[in-house]
Amino acid sequence: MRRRWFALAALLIAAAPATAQIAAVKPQVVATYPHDTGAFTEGLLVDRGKLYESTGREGQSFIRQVDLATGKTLRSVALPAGVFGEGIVAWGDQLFSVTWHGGVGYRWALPSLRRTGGFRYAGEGWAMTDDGRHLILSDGTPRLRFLDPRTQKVVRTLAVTLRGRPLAQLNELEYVDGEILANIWMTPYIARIDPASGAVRGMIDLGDLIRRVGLSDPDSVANGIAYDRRSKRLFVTGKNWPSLFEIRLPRR
Ligand SMILES: [Ca+2]
Repeated sequence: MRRRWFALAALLIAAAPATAQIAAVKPQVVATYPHDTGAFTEGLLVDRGKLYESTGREGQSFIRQVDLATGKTLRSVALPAGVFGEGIVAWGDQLFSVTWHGGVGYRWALPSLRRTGGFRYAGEGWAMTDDGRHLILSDGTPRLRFLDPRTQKVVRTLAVTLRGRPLAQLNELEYVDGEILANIWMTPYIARIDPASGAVRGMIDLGDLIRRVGLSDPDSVANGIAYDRRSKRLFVTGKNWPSLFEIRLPRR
């Protein structure tokens, strides 16, 4: 894991023309909330003021509505036995979820979380978000898929690059004010991706939060980004983290 960090850090600071430099900014913590340390976080979002979280691992995969202030579960549904849950995205009165292997996604009613159906996709599913027109799906590769929300079919793909090189391990996603944010698995970084070109415009360095959380398990990575589009609040957490942070980014 550490080697991957170093490789990415080297890519960030490698000698290059000033215009090609990728800045890594550290967020300011606005507020700290409790987070369920039993939650192996794979998806996080805010829909109409409600916080939703999805979790992974077989037998521990849930989709939940969570009370932000207390971290308590308000509503919860378990994924079918043997399924490893991954990310979620809200679209209208539906929530879509994906799973790691097997190419099976599910549809759930909002806010009841009653299961209403499923859909299929090729390959792995890691995380989802939406840009107001399409659902966006990551799968650990440098490629993001854009799906038609009505049919869940792929309408285009986006090759994500960091200084011209493919950037893999794109994990949890959040569309924020014209950028796609993506946790880079096994690193402290969130990439800020241009949705048109796929180029990474900058990085958010969560290293200080990771040190604050202080977990030694290498699987307890930063994962989970949620943006409340109404109040413009940005939240991050990680797998089994005891805290969920509201953060603010430095002004650009
Ligand atoms: Ca998200």
